[in-house]
Amino acid sequence: MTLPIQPNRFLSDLHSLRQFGAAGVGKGVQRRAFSEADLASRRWLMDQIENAGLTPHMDACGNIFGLADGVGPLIGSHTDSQPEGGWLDGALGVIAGLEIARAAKEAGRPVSVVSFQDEEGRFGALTGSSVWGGAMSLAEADALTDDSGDSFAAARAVLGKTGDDVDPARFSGFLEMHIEQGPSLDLSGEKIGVVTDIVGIRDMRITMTGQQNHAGTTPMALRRDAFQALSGFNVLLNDRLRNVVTPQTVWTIGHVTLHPNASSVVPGRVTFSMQWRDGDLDRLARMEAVIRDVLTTIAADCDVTVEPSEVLGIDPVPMDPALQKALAQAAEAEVPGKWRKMPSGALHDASNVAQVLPVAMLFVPSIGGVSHTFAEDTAEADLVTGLQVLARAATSLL
Ligand code: HGY
Ligand code: MN
Ligand code: MN
Repeated sequence: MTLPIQPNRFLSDLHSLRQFGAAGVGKGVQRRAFSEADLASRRWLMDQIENAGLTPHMDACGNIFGLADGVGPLIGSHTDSQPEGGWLDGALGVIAGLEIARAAKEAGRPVSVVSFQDEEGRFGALTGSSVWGGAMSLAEADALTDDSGDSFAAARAVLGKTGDDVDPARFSGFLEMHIEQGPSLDLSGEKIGVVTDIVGIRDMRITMTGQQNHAGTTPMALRRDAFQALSGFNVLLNDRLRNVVTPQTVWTIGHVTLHPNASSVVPGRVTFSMQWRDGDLDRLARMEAVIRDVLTTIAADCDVTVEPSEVLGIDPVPMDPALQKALAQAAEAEVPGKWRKMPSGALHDASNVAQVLPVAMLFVPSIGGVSHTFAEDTAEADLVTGLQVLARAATSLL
């Protein structure tokens, strides 16, 4: 049996979704969780789900499901974006899920679709699927705040009345198609990546407090400069991590708030994000120990106080072997010899869904290997190839 998927309808829906929060040059989007653009896109998606003959359902987090009658595969991802994102990160997996669920409905078969909320972590780490997968309670999620201090609870209040949690028992497994967001497939010319496992992630916010002072009259030796403390932390951390990490390990200080952020003032306070990722649970723990040790050293050397937040995290997750096999067989059928098995350095909702369902993922190439930027893009022919592989795999699971 092959499902009557319509690639042109799929591409048209992708371009329609791109209009919500369209920004920058090319196909960039700004669709932060619970932003106006995000809420408008969720209303649009609920309409598409209804028009497809599926039952639209939004839960308390703002996760949106298109529910089929009967137990079958769940296919999806997320539609929220980074502050500057691309048109495909997450959106590809949701619209591919919509197209396959719609075609399955036309063929009288049960496939459901989902768009998880706040995968891009405005409030934390993959918030919507963390709650749905049980890694976090709704109350814990509600207490999370974004970089400006707004809480998840306050943000989701705009949703008004929402539905109950959807029972994972409605689904036989979860498939997520995603852009690779890295260079491997683009460089090799292969068309599909069948994901073997997803790395783990740790996130914390750290505040260092020294003494705000006059930039002209405060001698260097007497300063308690928060920026110098962060700068010293970064240099010492890079040095100390060398004995712990591998070439695949990554760590990032991506968000920095300097106070009062004025050119004639010695900064008295800095708050920054500290994120690290690796496929090995033990190495993630050893990296945390190094981070805490370097913080203690810097506090003494720079005479600042340091306040690390609680650590948010998602552990490394292997993909389900049977679902991986279905994707690999579908890839070999559609693009023989032009696919590979590979790990994911990016986090995905599949990491959380794996706590309640068997999951697997497939990648399509990212042009130039870039993502989390307006410039993110993939050739439309490659998007359609991914859809065809995903549909073939989903059909084999029906
Ligand atoms: O950061 C990530 O890996 C995901 O794109 N949120
Ligand atoms: Mn994503
Ligand atoms: Mn992303």
